[in-house]
Amino acid sequence: PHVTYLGFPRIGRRRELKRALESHWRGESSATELLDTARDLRHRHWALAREAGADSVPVNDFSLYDHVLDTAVLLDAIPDRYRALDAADPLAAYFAMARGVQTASVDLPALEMTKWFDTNYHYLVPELSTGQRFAARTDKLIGEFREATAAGHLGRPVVLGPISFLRLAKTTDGSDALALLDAILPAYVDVLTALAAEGAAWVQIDEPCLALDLDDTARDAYRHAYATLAAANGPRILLATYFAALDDNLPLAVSLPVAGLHVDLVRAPEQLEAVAQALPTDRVLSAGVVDGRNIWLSDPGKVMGQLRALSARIADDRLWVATSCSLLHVPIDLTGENDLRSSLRDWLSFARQKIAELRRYADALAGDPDAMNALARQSERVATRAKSSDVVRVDVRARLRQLTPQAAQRRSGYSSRVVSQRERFGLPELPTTTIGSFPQTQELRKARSAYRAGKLDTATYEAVLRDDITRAVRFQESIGIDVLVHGEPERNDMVEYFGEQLDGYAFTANGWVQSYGSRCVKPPVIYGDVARPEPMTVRWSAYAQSLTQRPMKGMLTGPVTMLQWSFVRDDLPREEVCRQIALALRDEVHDLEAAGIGIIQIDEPALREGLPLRRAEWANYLGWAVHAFRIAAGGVSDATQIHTHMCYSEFNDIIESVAAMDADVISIETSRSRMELLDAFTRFRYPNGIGPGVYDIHSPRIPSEDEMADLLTKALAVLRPDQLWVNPDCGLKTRGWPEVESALKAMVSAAERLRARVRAAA
Ligand code: THG
Ligand code: ZN
Repeated sequence: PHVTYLGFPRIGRRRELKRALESHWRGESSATELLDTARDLRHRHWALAREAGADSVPVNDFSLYDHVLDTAVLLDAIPDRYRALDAADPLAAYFAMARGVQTASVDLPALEMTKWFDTNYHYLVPELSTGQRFAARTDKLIGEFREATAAGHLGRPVVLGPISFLRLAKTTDGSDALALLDAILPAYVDVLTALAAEGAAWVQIDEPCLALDLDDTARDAYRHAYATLAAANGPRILLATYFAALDDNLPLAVSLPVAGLHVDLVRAPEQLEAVAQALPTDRVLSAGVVDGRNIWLSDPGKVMGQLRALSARIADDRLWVATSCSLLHVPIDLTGENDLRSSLRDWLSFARQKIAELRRYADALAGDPDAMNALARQSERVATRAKSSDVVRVDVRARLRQLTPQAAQRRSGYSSRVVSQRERFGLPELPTTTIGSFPQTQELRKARSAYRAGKLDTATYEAVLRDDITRAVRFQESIGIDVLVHGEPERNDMVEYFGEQLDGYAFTANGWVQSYGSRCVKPPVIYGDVARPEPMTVRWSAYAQSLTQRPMKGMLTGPVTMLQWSFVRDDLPREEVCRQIALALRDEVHDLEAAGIGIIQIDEPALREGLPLRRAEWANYLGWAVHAFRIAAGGVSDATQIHTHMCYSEFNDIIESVAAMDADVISIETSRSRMELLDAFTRFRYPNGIGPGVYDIHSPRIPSEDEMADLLTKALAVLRPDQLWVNPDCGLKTRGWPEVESALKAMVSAAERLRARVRAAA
């Protein structure tokens, strides 16, 4: 069988692309220098994939910022506000769409950014409207195809397909994006024609939306689109689906007139038989058997079983062995991860190792004895993981088994808790607070990296942290914030900070994964049962509380977010891992409470993104996710106030589950789509305390007091005055102190103004 993969990480093993981009954006390097680095990375990655054993390589999977933005440019779907810049300087216009530009003479806001399916990758949302024109702009696509061909690779150009592109886009006039299908198809036909003229044998058209819930209109759109594309006489089409099972869309998928179909057999192994049976005999099946979303070495027993079942029905020249999806979501290379315990290293596989795995599978299927021996050794490595004693902790398992339903239950309902809490804290109406983090100054970052490198001793580092906390406390007191935070100067990433202190978590040295543009995260690896050896935040929270009479919030990252933003073990159901984390956090909550911290915030920014792609699976997910949160929060007394925080505004669908978390107070990102969230409250009476963010921290703009007072007035139209809190819509660590000072002062004044109005009305 043919060995291939659907896409490769772009950022580079040493984050070379990040460095090149940021240097170019700072004006320190030219476009040519940036493009040279980009080309070197492409060549390096193709060569690496070929050496690892790939027969063909995807092309145009590379992007300077984001592949959805690239598709918009490929189709010339550029919003009007960037047109003039695009005519003068296409690269500058590309980055303007990605990041916005703000100078004395131009003010171009960026495109909106949102999560790519259920991953931690963010894409840029194309903006379309009725009457939108499209045209093929193939220079990047063809340029990269020529590069690959000239370097001696069998290149397979990749483009995001028309239905998925339209579904991921938004319209600025509220029209239905799918109505643009007939307008967009001629541009796709031109793309295919151009590729055929270049001699491309195959094109990979990604249609992840083909694995989502589709109505009849969307199904008709698929039939119409692919009939048109098939008639274009372009390269053979590999229709790629991933992240979910085709399920009820399988008959549709196999009916489309394409040459090949890619299916995700890691996320959805259960579809193997059905796909093999339904696939017409003239089609290629690209079997996604090695996980593109996680970092575990695959189990040869499982994968060979799948491949043997497929090869019993499908001729070898029509069977491709591939990764489940693009490798964008995993780090590049395990080589160099020398600090990992050797046993753990033996269980892992990054992008490069995954392609080598595919090669072994294909060769073993063809009867190659060396490959079969290598797989036998791989099986042994996988088996040691299942038997390892630090993967299974008897105490953790026992505690989970003994968990009672009461553990997820506060002692009393919200209406009595709120009485105890009012008595204890004596807060005014419309209390003010912030989400947790304050700006991380250059001085602080320097101190942390020096401390981590062993160049700064603990005492000096901690003195820097104490100073920072003291300054944050004095500032909040001086402007009259009601519930304070310590500002989190001791934390790098909100997941990494906790993972580093928990058993069962491990960290890589260079395991970077692109989050958006030049920004990366280094997801921790959850390899074993999770337990908390000792308190994680109590010391800093107690110190901060000791500086003030006002309540100081304790700040924790919630179990669902700790799960969602990590590489999670695949030998235990995710919900069980989540419950283990929840128990560790429950102990932390307990210790904070015992240390006199009366208000504890358990953040769950990733709750929404964990939602399964198919609606039928939502209830199950929301059930265990909410339950895990309730385990973490459930052990405290009525007078202890539990807060939570969520980002990414799209809560209308899940507002009942958000309420079921039963936090005493939730702060929620709304300032970008305020109207939408408040709509949900006319339909559903949210019972507990809630702070819809009044200040968009993602923008350097400082909101005025009037603006925030106006937003609060709107909120009061659908919320009770006794449930409304006043806060920004997210943490402030990416902002600078001067803007934060002005914005928070204005926020407190806005709250005071509304408070006076509420009192007058009472
Ligand atoms: N942590 C994790 N995942 C996240 C976020 C987070 N996913 C969603 C959202 N927040 C993504 N936002 C960001 C914002 C900034 C950065 C990464 C993701 C960032 N990263 C640094 C960089 O690329 O330079 C590296 C961070 C580091 O040095 O540790 O700035 O907050 N897990
Ligand atoms: Zn947030």
